[in-house]
Amino acid sequence: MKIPRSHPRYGSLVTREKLVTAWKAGIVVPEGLIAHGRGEAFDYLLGEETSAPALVAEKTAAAFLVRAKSPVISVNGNVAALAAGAVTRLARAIPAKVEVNLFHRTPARVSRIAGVLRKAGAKEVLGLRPDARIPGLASKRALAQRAGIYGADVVLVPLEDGDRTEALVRMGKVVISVDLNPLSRTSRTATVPVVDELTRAIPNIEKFVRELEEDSKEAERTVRTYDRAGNLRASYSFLSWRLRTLVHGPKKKR
Ligand code: PTJ
Repeated sequence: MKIPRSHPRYGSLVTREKLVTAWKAGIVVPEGLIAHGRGEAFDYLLGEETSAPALVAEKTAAAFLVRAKSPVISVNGNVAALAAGAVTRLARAIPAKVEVNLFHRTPARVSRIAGVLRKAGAKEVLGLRPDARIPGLASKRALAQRAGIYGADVVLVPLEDGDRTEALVRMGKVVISVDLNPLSRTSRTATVPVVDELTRAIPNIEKFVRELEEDSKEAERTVRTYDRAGNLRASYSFLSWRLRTLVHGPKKKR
């Protein structure tokens, strides 16, 4: 479908169209379209821009990633459809491995998504030949590679379901989530929950990675002073402030 540039929701419609095209190509599952709708509803409430607490979480995510021994970025269908290029650039900047990990896993989908990542510039893509299982997970999301997610110390999991986040945290890993829903089990369980839209969050994290690579003291300070519970509370406060402003209008300056 050709979307007119003049449409007030042009960006949103283009994103939707990208997901539908990726669904037709067997990259995104129908459930991924539902997940996107849920994310977009939260983004409306959040004002469709990165909040101050999200920016703090993104800097913290970058600090954990640059200090990691074996960082891995997990990619699913929606992430491949919306942010393959951004994920590949982030992986190169850290540097981190990239692994395809799917909830609705079929070997054909894994290899199609790996193809999308390779086309976007990823040299090595893991996930095609899993050789380990994440303990305590019944779903196919448990299938992982020892050289990737299974053996990683820090894992970035954009658009996740809560089960695997919990299981990875139980394994002692630092889990960074990107999820617009601050109430989701993922956001409530991740070590660093980033409550922001994927295509804003990933480039922001990359920008901080580039800054913190040059400043190891600041990276160390960022990790040390991060207040996970306080940051999540700030996300809830931001949401509540947004709703109050929508009800009463912005406060007038005296
Ligand atoms: O490709 P697969 O087979 O691994 O399946 C992927 C989906 C997304 C279907 C699977 O991981 C899933 O079911 O996820 P959930 O449980 O629906 O959770 C997805 C979360 O991502 C929801 O909390 C949404 O609010 C959030 N979300 C959706 N789109 C975005 C988003 N968060 C950030 N940016 C988005 N663009």
